[in-house]
Amino acid sequence: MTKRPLPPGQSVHPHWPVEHYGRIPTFKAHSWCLRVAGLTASGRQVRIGLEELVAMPHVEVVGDLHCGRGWTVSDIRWGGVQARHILDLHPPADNVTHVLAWAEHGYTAVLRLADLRHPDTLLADTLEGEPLPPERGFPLRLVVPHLYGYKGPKWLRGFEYLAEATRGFWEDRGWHILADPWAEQRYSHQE
Ligand SMILES: Nc1nc2c(c(=O)[nH]1)N[C@H]1C(S)=C(S)[C@@H](COP(=O)(O)O)O[C@H]1N2
Ligand SMILES: [Mo]
Repeated sequence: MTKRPLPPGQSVHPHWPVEHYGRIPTFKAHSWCLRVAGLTASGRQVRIGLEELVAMPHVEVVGDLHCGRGWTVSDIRWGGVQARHILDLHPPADNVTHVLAWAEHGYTAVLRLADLRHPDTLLADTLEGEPLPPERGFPLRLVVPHLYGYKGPKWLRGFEYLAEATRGFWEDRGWHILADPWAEQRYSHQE
C-alpha cells in the first residue's frame, strides 16, 4: 500500500515493469564516464569517472515512480549522489535555465535547473541497498521522483547545461516538457 496519495489518473502497478526504448546497453568499464558539458561556469567540460562518483557523499531517497502512461510503483529506495552536488562541484553559467540529461543510445530528457536542485533528485547507483540491476540503469540512473518517469534516464551518461528549453526523447514524441504528475502534465498539447 502506498503511504503517499496517488497523483491524478495514476494507478498502482501490481508488479514493477521494466520499460524503456531500445536495448539494455552493455556497460564498458574502461570507457564509462559522466560528462558535464554545455554552458558550465568555467567554460570547460568535465568527465567524472565511476570511482570518483562512488566516492562522493551518498544519500538515500524513498520515492515513487510515476510512469506517464498511468502506472505508479510506490516506495522505491534509491541510493546515490544528489544531482545538486554535481551542480555545486561543476556549476552552470549564470544564464543556464535547463539541463539536458542524456543516456546511452541517445536517450535524453530535459529538466529545469530547479528540478535538478530538488533534494530528492539523485544520480542513483543503488536500489534497495544493492547495486542497480542492468535493466534498472546500471551503473547510473537519474531519479526524479517529483516528475513522471520519462524524466529519469536509465544508463545516464551526462548533463548538458542550456540557456533555454529544448525537447528530449519523449518530449519530442508528444509528451509534456514539464511532466509534473500532480498537475497531470502528460502530453505536449497541454503545454
Ligand atoms: N535510457 C532510458 N531511460 C528511461 C526510459 C527509456 O526509454 N530509456 N524510459 C523512462 C520511462 S518512460 C519510465 S516510466 C522509466 C521506467 O523505469 P523502469 O524500467 O525501472 O520501470 O524509465 C525511464 N527511463
Ligand atoms: Mo514511462
